[in-house]
Order: sequence, then structure tokens, then C-alpha cells
Amino acid sequence: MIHTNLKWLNRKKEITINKEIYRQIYKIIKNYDQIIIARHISPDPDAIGTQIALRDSIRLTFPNKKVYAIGAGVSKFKYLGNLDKVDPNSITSALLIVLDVPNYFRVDGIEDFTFDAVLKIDHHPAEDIVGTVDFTSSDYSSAAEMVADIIYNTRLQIDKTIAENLFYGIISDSERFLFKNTRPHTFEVVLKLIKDFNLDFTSLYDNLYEKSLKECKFEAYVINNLTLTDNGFGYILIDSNIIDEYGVDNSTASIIVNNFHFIKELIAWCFVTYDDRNEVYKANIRSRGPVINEIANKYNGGGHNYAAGARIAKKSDVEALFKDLDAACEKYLDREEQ
Ligand SMILES: [Mn+2]
Repeated sequence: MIHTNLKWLNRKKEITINKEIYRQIYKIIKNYDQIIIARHISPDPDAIGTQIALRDSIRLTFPNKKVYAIGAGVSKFKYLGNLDKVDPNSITSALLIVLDVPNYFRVDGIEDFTFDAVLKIDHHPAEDIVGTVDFTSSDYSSAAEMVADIIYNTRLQIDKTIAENLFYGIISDSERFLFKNTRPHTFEVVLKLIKDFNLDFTSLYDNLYEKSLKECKFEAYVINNLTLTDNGFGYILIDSNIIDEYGVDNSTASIIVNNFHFIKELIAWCFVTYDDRNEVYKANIRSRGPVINEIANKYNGGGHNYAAGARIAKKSDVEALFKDLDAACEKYLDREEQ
């Protein structure tokens, strides 16, 4: 039997933040002349949008500071702005701001740098990164919502482009307020951004949601070839040939995985692709039933309670991951039936 009883939609708690954190964040930013802002590998609009928004806000507030947003660029997110190429040898006594990522192994591009201090801003459950100043709260929909709060509660400046990038981050990580990480506060922040800068949000949606017919056909392939278990778990291991045949890339799987919410028969689903270049399987996992990030952690991954990913070396571990997720769905259904 499949459950569609999404009780969690009603469980919203308000965010309680000690305002002292904003003072500490502003102070540590003020104290450093060189600042590197980094985020996770395989970035999404929240990661890059927030990174660029915070960089631009610090530059606007402190024009003499050297502030860089680093990490590999992604062509489809060009509308968010440009990232910086930085020579690690030119950086001394710097502050690292690391956002939207809880673990060092998933931070993009900091290997060759040394830092004097770390400011962490993240909405994933805490892992090994601990900031000198640490703002970690999984109450937030997105890193963008956190940075909007920081800007609005300090003397950090904001302009229309910064507001748009924060808007992109919140909208994309909350999947346009569909996900349960959305709280009244999320709407308040978005309302303020839209009002303060008269954001033309319908045209911003074009950047976020425009997709190619190729991508839609690939999604149809996944729908037609998904294996569904009796426990409401859907999974597919997508062959590299299929990716080529449809003219998409591995990251397309991580985009379309979000489109499978609200399919009645699915309570959790996992799409896996093989990354030839890094010789690793990439798993994208979503759930509207059991918590899945703890399972992802077991397989060299992590993420949010209901949206996670993993990079897996062996095919046998991919199969083990599918089994674990199916078992989690079974357990979830058993519990719901009692
Ligand atoms: Mn995020």
C-alpha cells in the first residue's frame, strides 16, 4: 500500500536565532582584508547564487577588501554572475567563508589555500566543518535565506543584483516553496527582497526553469524505465550510453530528480549515473517519507533529510544503497500503518 498522507506539510516551526551571531559574522568579515568564499562541488543555484551575492555585498560594503568567489563555474548558471580565478600564492592571512556545505571533502577549490579563520554559513546538518564563527541551522530553506538575514541584520549592503541572486537561491532550494524546509520566515524574506528591489520574478523564473526538449525526453526515459518496488521506492541506474543518446549530461539527472515529487506511487526515489571522468557513480536521492541523508552518509554522501546525494566507487555499493533505501521505505510504511 502506498501512502500519500503528507502530514509533514503542516509541521512548521519558526526559526529562533540568537541575534548575537549577526554581530559576530559582521565583525569577522570586517576584520579580514582578504576573503575567499567557497561552496560545494556540483553546485546548484543556491550554492553559486549565495556565494556571488555575499561576495558582491561585501565588495559593496567594503570596497577596499579583496573578496573572491571560487570554485568551478557551471555554464547553465551564468546568469548568476562570474566566479573568480585566484592565485593561491597571492592570498595571505585570509578568511575563508564556506557556505552551503557541511563537510570539507565536498568544498570546491580550496585545496591550495591556507586560511587564518573560517566563517561557516550552512543549512545542512552539521558535519566536520566548524567555523571560527559558525552559523549552522537546518531550519533554513537555503543558504540564500541565511545570507539575506545576515545582510538585513547587519550593515552589509545590498543592491538589486544581490537581491536577485538571493531570490534564485531561496526559490531553487525550496523548489518554489514546495519543500518542507519552507517556513513563514522564508516567505517574509522573499517578500522583502521583492518589495525592496521591485524584482521582476516572473522573468527570473525563465532563468531557473527554462529547459530543453532533450531534457524533457530524457525525463520521459527515466519515467519509462524506473523500477518501482512494493514499498514505494523508485530507482534507476542510468547507463552512460543513454546520457549520450539523449544529448544531456550527468547533471541533468540531478535536475530532473526534483520533478518526481508528488507522484502518488513514490515515497522515495534514487537516480544514479556513472561519471566516466571521475570513475564514480553519482546518486541523487529524494524522499517524502523516510529520512535519507543518514543512508547517503553510509555511501560517501550526505545532504538534507529528504534530499541527498552520494558518490559511490563500486557498482555493488550502488545496489546496496538501493536495498537500504527500499528497506527505509518499508520501515516507513510499517510505522505509518500502526
Ligand atoms: Mn543549499
